Amino acid sequence: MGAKLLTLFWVWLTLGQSLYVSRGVVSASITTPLPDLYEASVIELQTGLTSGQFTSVDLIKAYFARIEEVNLQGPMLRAVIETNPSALQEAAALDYERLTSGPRSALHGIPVLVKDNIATVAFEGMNTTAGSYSLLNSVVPNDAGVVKRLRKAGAIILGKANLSEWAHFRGNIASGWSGRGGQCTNAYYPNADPCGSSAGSGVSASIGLAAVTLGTETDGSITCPANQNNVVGIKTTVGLTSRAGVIPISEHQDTVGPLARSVTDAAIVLSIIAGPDPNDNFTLAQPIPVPDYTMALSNTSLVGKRIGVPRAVFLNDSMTGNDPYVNQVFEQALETLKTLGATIVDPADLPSAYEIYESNNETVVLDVDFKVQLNAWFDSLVANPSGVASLEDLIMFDSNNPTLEEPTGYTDQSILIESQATTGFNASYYQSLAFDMELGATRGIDAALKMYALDALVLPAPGYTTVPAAIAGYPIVTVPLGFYPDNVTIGSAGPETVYPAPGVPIGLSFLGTAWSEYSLVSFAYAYEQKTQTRLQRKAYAAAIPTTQLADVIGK
Ligand SMILES: *[C@@H]1O[C@H](CO)[C@@H](O)[C@H](O)[C@H]1NC(C)=O
Ligand SMILES: *[C@@H]1O[C@H](CO)[C@@H](O)[C@H](O)[C@H]1NC(C)=O
Ligand SMILES: *[C@@H]1O[C@H](CO)[C@@H](O)[C@H](O)[C@H]1NC(C)=O
Ligand SMILES: *[C@@H]1O[C@H](CO)[C@@H](O)[C@H](O)[C@H]1NC(C)=O
Ligand SMILES: *[C@@H]1O[C@H](CO)[C@@H](O)[C@H](O)[C@H]1NC(C)=O
Ligand SMILES: *[C@@H]1O[C@H](CO)[C@@H](O)[C@H](O)[C@H]1NC(C)=O
Ligand SMILES: *[C@@H]1O[C@H](CO)[C@@H](O)[C@H](O)[C@H]1NC(C)=O
Ligand SMILES: CC(=O)N[C@H]1CO[C@H](CO)[C@@H](O)[C@@H]1O
Repeated sequence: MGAKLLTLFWVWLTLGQSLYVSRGVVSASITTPLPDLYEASVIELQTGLTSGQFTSVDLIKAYFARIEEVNLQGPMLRAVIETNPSALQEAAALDYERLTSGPRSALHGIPVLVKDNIATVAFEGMNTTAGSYSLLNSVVPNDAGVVKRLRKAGAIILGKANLSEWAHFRGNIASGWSGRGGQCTNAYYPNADPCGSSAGSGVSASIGLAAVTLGTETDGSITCPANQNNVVGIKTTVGLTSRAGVIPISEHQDTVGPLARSVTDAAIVLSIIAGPDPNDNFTLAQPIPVPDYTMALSNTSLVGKRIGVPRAVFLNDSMTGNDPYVNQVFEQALETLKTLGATIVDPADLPSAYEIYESNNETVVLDVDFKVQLNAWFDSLVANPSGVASLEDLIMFDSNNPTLEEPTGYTDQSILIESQATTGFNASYYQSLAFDMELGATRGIDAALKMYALDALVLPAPGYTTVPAAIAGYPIVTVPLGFYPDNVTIGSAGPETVYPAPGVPIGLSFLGTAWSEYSLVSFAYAYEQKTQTRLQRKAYAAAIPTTQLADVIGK
């Protein structure tokens, strides 16, 4: 989609023009073929909806059929845990509203899949369980703050995405596995690790099981699945997007953000879900107004910018555990950034790099926060038929229901047990919290940005990259970087999953200070547009759903 149409589209939306005018704007596209749902962008879908080429009802039917094809049949990707039984009805209402009063936003009538730790009201027909049977049929008091914003913008919640159970805060368990959802796998190589914890969101975005998806990240859970599934992920500054109604790990690190097939789609979603929410007071600290992140989409954004490479620890394979191929493709990305006009400052080490690597402060904080906040989550429920009302109950529930929650290879509960052993907020906790900010921000990301006068940092997404941003609460934008070569040595990632593996994607991460999403999005866009990496390799044949809009229109 060209810049001109993008601009036109936004001018039209901003002015809130009538249907008559909107038809005029897109009339040229009526002869365009139906978008291929494997790759379709939000703008292409919105254009087709506006021109009457297809409806949101058609879109829901097509995405449901695509999910059916690959989720529990064929390659059995187990990316989706539930579909929304009210989605068709909601789509029909939004189609009618479009006709009578026009679209509410760029996401009007667009199907969005959300991770299963993000609450949706029970009467709509879906569970909110973080993948755990302990929350099956539980009744949440309300939609999550981000879901309220999506609905207000006219988006349709298509379903819930599988995830690493409890957002991977349970024990030493393979990424992408949950009791309810089973083992989610990557669409780029049979049984490859999807990475997590937003595994189902990443996999679903990668092959067009939804238009766009939401994930959450505490440390790596958006950027790693973005990285490993050839999609774009935005891990936001803590406090940019509301965590109200999100099954928690820690208020100091949890974030909600988009996983999408392009920086443009991710920017559209972020512009809608960001913003203050009285139910999450961390969001009251963000700068107002929320930027329109689509205004950051420029091909010249890297011209004259200084981008730092924090090599110590983060590019040392023996510390990150990365396959050497990761650094090889990363070095090529640095050359690309130079051709885009950036000055690469290399190295630009974090003064705290080795201390971050040694530090256990993050675990101290998360263990204490999780117990307090998860217990508060159970307290907040209107009902929970399993009877589980606390972390202590949860550990017993898992042990008492081994076929559901502790099948062979997925038995570990060590993190739950470690968290249960904590005794609340004491001096050690506050000291670790302060060290996290110091190591991640003051003597970490902010120190490097300041010492070398940088606009951002850049690193390969896999490895240790997520940690400084996680403990500082700072943002990361991840874009496709490359794919493991066909002769890569296949490794094991869990009882049912492999990694690395031939053709499995690798991502590039841009990191910055608090609230720097706008510039990180702009840098990621210029890189994405120059390289077009996502389009260089597709999922394996059986993992590509065949249903398209043409199969459902008028049926
Ligand atoms: C950026 O460049 C690509 C072609 O490489 C083009 O398709 C796109 O429209 C450009 N974006 C903007 C915002 O000008
Ligand atoms: C939750 O899942 C169960 C089992 O799949 C289903 O019966 C129920 O309708 C779902 N929805 C809610 C809101 O509990
Ligand atoms: C949010 O509110 C709690 C009390 O309800 C307070 O302890 C905390 O400091 C507040 N946090 C922020 C970031 O304002
Ligand atoms: C990489 O890490 C290893 C293990 O900590 C260390 O021995 C080696 O010196 C490091 N390499 C560099 C270039 O810093
Ligand atoms: C926290 O970080 C500080 C500074 O690096 C370090 O001295 C301390 O040992 C760390 N604490 C834990 C629990 O790892
Ligand atoms: C704080 O509590 C933890 C357990 O949660 C304990 O290991 C630690 O020793 C306590 N620290 C202090 C200073 O009491
Ligand atoms: C894979 O092939 C490339 C050339 O295509 C070669 O440079 C590389 O060493 C090979 N790697 C392995 C692990 O065999
Ligand atoms: C637990 C689970 O995975 N359930 C759902 C998975 O997705 C399919 C759609 O393919 C649903 O029908 C299942 O109920």
